[in-house]
Amino acid sequence: MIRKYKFGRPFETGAVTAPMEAVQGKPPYGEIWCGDKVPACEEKRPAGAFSYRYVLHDEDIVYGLGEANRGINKRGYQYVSDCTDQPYHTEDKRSLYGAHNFIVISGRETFGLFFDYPSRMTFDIGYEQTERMTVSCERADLYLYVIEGDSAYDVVKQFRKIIGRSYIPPKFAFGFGQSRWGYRTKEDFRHVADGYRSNRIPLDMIYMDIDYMQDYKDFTVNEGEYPDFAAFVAEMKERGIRLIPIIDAGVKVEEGYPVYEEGVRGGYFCKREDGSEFTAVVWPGETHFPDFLNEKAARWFGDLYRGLTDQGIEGFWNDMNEPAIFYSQEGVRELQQVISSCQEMEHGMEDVRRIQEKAGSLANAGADYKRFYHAVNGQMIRHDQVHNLYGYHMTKAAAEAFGRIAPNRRLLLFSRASYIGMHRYGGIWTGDNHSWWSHLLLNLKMLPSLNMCGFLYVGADLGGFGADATRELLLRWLAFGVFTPLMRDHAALGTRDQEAYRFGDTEAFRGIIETRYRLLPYLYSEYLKAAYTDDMYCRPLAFVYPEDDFARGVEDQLIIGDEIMIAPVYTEHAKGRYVYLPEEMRFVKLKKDNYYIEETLEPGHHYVEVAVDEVPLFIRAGKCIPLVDAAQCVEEIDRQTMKWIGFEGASYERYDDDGVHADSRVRRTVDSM
Ligand code: MIG
Repeated sequence: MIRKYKFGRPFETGAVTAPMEAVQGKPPYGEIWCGDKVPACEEKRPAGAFSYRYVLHDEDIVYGLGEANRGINKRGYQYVSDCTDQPYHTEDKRSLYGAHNFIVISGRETFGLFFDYPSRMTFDIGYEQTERMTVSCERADLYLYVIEGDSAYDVVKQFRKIIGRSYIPPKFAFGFGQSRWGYRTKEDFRHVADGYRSNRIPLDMIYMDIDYMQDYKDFTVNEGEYPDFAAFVAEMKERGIRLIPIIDAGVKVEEGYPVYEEGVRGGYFCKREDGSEFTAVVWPGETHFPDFLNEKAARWFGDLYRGLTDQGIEGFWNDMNEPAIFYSQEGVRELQQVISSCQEMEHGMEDVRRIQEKAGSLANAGADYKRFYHAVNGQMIRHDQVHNLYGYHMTKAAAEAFGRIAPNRRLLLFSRASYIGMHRYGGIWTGDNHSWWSHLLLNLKMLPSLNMCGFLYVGADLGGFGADATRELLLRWLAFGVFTPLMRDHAALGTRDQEAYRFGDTEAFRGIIETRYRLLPYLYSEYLKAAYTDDMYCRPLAFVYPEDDFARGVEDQLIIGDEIMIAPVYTEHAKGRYVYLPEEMRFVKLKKDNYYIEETLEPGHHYVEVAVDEVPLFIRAGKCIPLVDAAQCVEEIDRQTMKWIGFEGASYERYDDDGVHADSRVRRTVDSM
């Protein structure tokens, strides 16, 4: 049962696709305060802020918030939905790149809340006061959806039904991909391809970061290096490897650059109040921001992807679309004013601090987001009021264009910034994490929350983006990454080389990445099921064993699909780990050369040993999964080699399709052990 409430004049975000009428009256749970503390003010337009309050009970767990920091249970902290280019995901951070305002309260009362509001919103979930949850924002212009259900899982499934089907990428995107900020030349890419192929480590994609472009100009390639880009794309494809270029949100200001000139001519860039194009500095230098919320501008920008698809490109990653801003001229001018007002240094350290503070807040400044506007249906809307929709609409623009450019073909597409609704158009990678053990665990905890909000094709930079990875960290992280739909190793400029063949003996890496391909028929099948039935691809244990009190608190194990549980090793030097089994399971360890060992374990707590070259998984009681022989890329997987592991007599319904066409019919086959 879902009810929709309307407050003030909400912006239509397109997050919810199901047609629904707003109802009158007060939501059944919690209390609402609008403006000058008048509860239940559905009808009149309130002057001020909005807040929703709910008293949490001891046993309540709060799920959701998608790409947010900290645990699967969001209780005990404060989170702010405000898409931010935040490259330090330390525990204290409240905002990351996504804004996913869906939560589920599960305990004495069980219900879900979706706050469809495109600007900054704060979720205090028992942080200021342990027993109080407050969701608040500056303007009382929003839709609130209240979802009642039998369980948290049931609430999630109902929510997923109203936000529309999740994006399904082409099948090759379930292979393994290598990325690094710094690959520039053809030789750089060939070297990576050689590194993988010569060590027989499977690989399907190499990602092109900003250095493939000419001066960081979108939809260009470095002309000196790639005189015949299409031929280079074809050369890689011959080897079973797709090149996946990055596209940044900002467009370089440069006379003679067609994208810039067309954009100005068409009026497609975001403007200041006085009608001039807003300029800020990002990678290309002075940059304009396409107005993705404007239909004509979105269509124009989306169609530009054709320049690359015409040369054989089949996938993209959209970056810097919060949008990230290094600084604006206005910001610099203000900094100069601060500096000159401190010229005499009358206040000593206080002046130094003022200068430091202003200089330190030049990037991604709230003030800059108030300096430009979107033209939506003839209305000028200040960016900060719809800030959280920018990356979503960039990705939507691309996906809709793909429908025109390559009708009925699935292209790979994922984004850094997002809002619920974007899950229909593309996936997400979770941005600039670090080569820290804690980020392996954070990666695991984010996944089910993202699934709750519709994002199924998701993954983190395996091995960590910032800082130097160690061999052991990368191996353990890859062993977990085997189960994430987007499986990509990516690293920042200036960090240690992090490709799987860079750490001496490559056999362990080969074994782990091979496992991804051996499990691919299962993982792909479970992904298709989740997408087509608006379900979760991976769930917290609490969703599968709601009656099991211990399982309700487990935050370092997940259920993948319906058949398996995973419990990755995420601590350094560990020989294995403790794991909780809510039921009898078959413990399986997969190793290189299509080898595996299995053992049945009773329900309860166990210590399991897992070597760094093994991928552990647990098959649930009475279930089985398909396993194929390893291959060098997805296209080479031989389904004739399929066998079954798990429990005697179990059967499995496998989904598959051609992996290429949008309207490809799903084939279902049932096999038993
Ligand atoms: O300011 O394109 O999150 O994956 O390698 C950094 C360079 C810009 C941020 C992305 C990261 C990418 C990097 N980008």
